[in-house]
Amino acid sequence: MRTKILMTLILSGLVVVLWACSPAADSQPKAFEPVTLEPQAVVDAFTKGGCGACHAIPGIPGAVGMIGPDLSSMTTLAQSHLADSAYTGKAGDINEYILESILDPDIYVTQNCPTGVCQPGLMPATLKDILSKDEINMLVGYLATLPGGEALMADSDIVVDTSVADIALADEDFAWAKQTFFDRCAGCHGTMRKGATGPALTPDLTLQKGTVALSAIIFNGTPKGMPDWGKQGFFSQEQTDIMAKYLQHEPPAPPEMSLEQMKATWKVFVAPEDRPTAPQTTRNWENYFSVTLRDAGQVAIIDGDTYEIVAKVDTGYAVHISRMSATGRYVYVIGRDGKLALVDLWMEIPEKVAEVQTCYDARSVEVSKYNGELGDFTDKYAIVGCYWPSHFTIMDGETLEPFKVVSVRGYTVDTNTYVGDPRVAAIIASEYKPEWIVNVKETGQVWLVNYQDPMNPTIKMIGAALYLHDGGWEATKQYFMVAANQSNKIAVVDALNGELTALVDTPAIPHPGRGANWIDPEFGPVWSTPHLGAPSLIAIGTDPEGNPDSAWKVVRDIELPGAGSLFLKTHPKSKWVWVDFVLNSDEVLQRTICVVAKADPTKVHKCWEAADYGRAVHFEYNQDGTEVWVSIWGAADQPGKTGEIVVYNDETLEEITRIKDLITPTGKFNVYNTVHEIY
Ligand code: DHE
Repeated sequence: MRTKILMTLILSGLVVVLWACSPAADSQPKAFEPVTLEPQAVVDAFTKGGCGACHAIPGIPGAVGMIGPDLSSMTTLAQSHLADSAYTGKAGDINEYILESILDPDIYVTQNCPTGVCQPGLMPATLKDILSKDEINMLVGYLATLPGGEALMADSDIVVDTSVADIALADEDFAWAKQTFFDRCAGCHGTMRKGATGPALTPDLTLQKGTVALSAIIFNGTPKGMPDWGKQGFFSQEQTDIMAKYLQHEPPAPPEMSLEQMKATWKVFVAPEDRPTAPQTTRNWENYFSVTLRDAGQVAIIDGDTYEIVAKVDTGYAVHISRMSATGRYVYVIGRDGKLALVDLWMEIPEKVAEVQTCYDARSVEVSKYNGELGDFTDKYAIVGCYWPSHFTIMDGETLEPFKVVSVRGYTVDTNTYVGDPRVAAIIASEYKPEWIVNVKETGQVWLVNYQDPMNPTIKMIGAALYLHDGGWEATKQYFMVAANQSNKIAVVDALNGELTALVDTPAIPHPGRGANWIDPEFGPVWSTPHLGAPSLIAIGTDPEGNPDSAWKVVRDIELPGAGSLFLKTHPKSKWVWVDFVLNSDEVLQRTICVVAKADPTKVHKCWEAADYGRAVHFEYNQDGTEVWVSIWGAADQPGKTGEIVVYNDETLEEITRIKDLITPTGKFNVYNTVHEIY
């Protein structure tokens, strides 16, 4: 039985102003009116407004949001804002201030968001369109009792009623949202929305947040890396609302893909026997860069000696990464649509020589690299890891003919719970054994897949931690360092002995790309990662023989100017570690890059804006380690600002040149450095 606790507000200095007479304005409060705070009605109003998705509000179930300011001490907060000389609103007291911040949130933008200064536009100004006058007064009245007022809720039997949500969608809107979610959102939140790099978005969670709060987050992004889809112009406000409603429905399951279906997509444009037997070009092809032109669905092959674009090759939708064959002559390019393209760099003008689609959603590709007493597997096989369907496919390395599909569905490493839609994240080829290290994200398992007999591969499953994502070798290439990103851990996998060596705790959401290997003046060899969720660049000791006290421990935690970092890079010859802030919500930081000096790894040495638009993303060195290339990820539909690559002198940090007018360049993969895993 619900205990009803009634509390009438008696607030000193309260001015009750008459509501405006026009019917349209009738429903909108012009001033605060005291209401009886009945716990269920308070919770209903907050639930309908979706306030708890962004704010921590004591007493309101599920209100633990970390996007907007913590409202636990609302009255103190309001008093300090009213006293701030930067405050330009009209409120005269706490109630008026709270009401004003709901009706017109951008009048005063507080400094106090959990991850720094709050961004203008983050708090939607639409609550007044969704909530009734009484409901808004309920919000104001309750917030004006904090801290302390949460006692009102203590003994109440409150029911969170999400059935009030109006989430009905027309068929075409549902279809649009379904496809758009798959294309743009599933990568972070999971095909079945169970979360990974981004949080879970299943209806039990999203219905509590509500359409308004979800829309605000989708439109404005978050400081922890959620892109600002509305602000970037990808979604209109209407589309944002459709997506917010879609997220409150059960996720529909996408189709499977058989080997037969894969074979139907397989094309060989130039047969292996018709390809060159030696490089046809006089260029230094080992210093080529394969550059992802994300929204063009292409890679640009750029000559690292001359900065000329040698070829642009059509690959797949939203191209993701390139990996090189063990000899370096072939580039394997994977698109998010699961299309794999094979480009031959020995041709005078590099061309696509084969393609195949092995999934609807993919992120990783790798090749066989082992050459030793068990055989020479260089350039023999390739493997594509899929986000959906949950499998990987092994294919011929020279023709891409797929021949073996292996499901990765299975049980989680922690509770042995079945996962029907786990995704294959990073894959890396061992040089010690004919093995691929395949990381299964949602089960937290690292699979050592032996490809000696690829039709009947033996697989060793190593339990690591949930949400395995990206990673790379430490300097000796014995240990694979992989981020279990939402578990805030780096798993260290010993590829030689086939075991998990360590799980290292890190700050929030490590995102190494492949990481960076360098020698710390105090702790010896280390491997580094930055983080999406914390302004931190850490170094983990990687030398159990020479520096056992530091091995597999975080020996440095270097403060960065912000979170939202995706990549870092260094080179054995370099004195710097370079780091980006691609997914920070601050527009200036998004295009800022920093360097940390290896000689003084206690702080950032220098930061600067790499461009006056777009986002600075991903670094790559040229073959001899003297230059660093940084992508400026612009907008495909903004001529002059579609994107470019900035080339820096690594010694002096001075700019050498800009390779202009590229369509949304992101990852860059130098042939020599990718083959030799130099990072
Ligand atoms: Fe990536 C690597 C997944 C978004 C650029 N990205 C990887 C890897 C995975 C992954 C699993 C490791 C592959 C490997 O080593 O085998 N990426 C994902 C996502 O799930 C995510 C978060 C969301 C999505 O929808 O795809 C995502 N990635 C991005 C981007 O938005 C980036 C910046 C630009 C883009 O392409 O859209 C991007 N990811 C990259 C790059 C690498 C990468 C450049 C390779 C880094 C390297 O140096 O090896």
